[in-house]
Amino acid sequence: MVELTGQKVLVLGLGMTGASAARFCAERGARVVVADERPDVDTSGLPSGIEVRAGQAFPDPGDFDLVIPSPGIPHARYASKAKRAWGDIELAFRFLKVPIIAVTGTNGKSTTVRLIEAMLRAAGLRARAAGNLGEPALDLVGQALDVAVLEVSSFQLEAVDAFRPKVGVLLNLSPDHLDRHETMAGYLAAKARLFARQDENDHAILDLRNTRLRELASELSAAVHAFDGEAPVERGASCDGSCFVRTEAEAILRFPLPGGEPLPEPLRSNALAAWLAACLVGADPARALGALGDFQALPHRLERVCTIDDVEWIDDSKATNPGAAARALEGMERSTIWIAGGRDKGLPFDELVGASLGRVRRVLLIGEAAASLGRALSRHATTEQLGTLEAAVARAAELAVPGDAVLLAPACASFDQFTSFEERGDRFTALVHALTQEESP
Ligand code: UMA
Repeated sequence: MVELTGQKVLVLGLGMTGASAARFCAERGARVVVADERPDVDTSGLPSGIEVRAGQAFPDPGDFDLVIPSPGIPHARYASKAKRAWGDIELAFRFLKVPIIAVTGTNGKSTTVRLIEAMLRAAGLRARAAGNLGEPALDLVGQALDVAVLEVSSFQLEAVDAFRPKVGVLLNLSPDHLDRHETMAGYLAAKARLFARQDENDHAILDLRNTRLRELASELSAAVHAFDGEAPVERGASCDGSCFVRTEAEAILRFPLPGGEPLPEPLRSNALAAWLAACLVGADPARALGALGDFQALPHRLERVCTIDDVEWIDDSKATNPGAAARALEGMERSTIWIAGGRDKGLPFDELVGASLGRVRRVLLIGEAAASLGRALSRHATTEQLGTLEAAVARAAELAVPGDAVLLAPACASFDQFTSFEERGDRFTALVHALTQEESP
């Protein structure tokens, strides 16, 4: 806990995080200034008494007792001058009185966090998820909870200090956000802050098949647990057909999945990590697994839009980096027409060639990255430049034959043609539904 009364607090950025942090500190008696470089900020949700400085340079962080940066503000912009800089995750940690499960990774964070929340609830624990998935972490403070479940991004982890989750989960690591972190080492260093304050009473869950994460695991103070959807693990969670298996010390315990059907990847890996995390804070393993029976995949994540004339249309607009698109392609069971492209984040496209192209019979390229993706892929697959999502969907409808799938998995950000990955996915869904209407007499 920290005393905010009378403290001079500077909140940088007035988006979702900044608004929540400003409200939180003002309600606790702090003198709050919120600064945003954009002139047209929305101040409607702020209580009176908060000073807003919009459309101008940030004030000197050194003039304040505490600086609370929004995740979108790079560390270098405040860290050297601020007396104390804590992001909303750090602040939430200092005020929450319950164990925290925190999840990070390049892909699958939101799904895993929602799975943990559902599993804990299925086991009778009061749990709520928040953080990078779009509900500010500070909203959890003061709620009647047994466990807080936080999705934390590498941006948010740049601004933690004493943050110490009871269970930290690092799902996977592949190139992303290198415009901010510059190198993979920098990106991993930010992610690794999740575990920095843990001790031997805490738990770290990582994908130990990844060399970088295995190296990191060997340096951690917390008890390390693995998860693996393919092979047994020494300590942690694995999968054996339609059972999840928990391996701990000498004990190997098997639990049947609801419905008795094996889970497809990447849901299987996410569910294993989630289940392990839930068990480590005391959830009954069998009851926790019950949550998988009615778990709904989140929108725009390998979401099946519909099947038209035995052509399956799949929206994976959330695949905003090459690693996520590669996982989607590897999971395809049908011959696939793949729609890719968007804003180039300057990430290597290496992961997209090789095994992941096995079922791809045509690549339809859109957006700013179409040319660079075309150069990377054209020796390995047949590519076509379409420009827009509208043109790509129309072309996919021409090319597809019964038994095919059409997959939107852009491997790129959406911001060249859309405001968000959600808008891009919604547009895709609308275009696909319009095809059914064109078909009907
Ligand atoms: N701003 C400046 N100067 C800057 C940068 C930003 O003044 O140099 C201002 C902007 O004008 C804007 C405000 O800061 O008004 C926005 O702050 P922000 O970008 O941190 O956005 P928030 O609305 O606070 O949302 C953040 C996360 N955004 C980012 O990490 C970029 C949201 O994750 C998160 O859901 C939210 O906090 C709640 O925790 C989004 C995201 O894209 C979804 N995350 C990345 C990802 O998942 O890959 C990390």
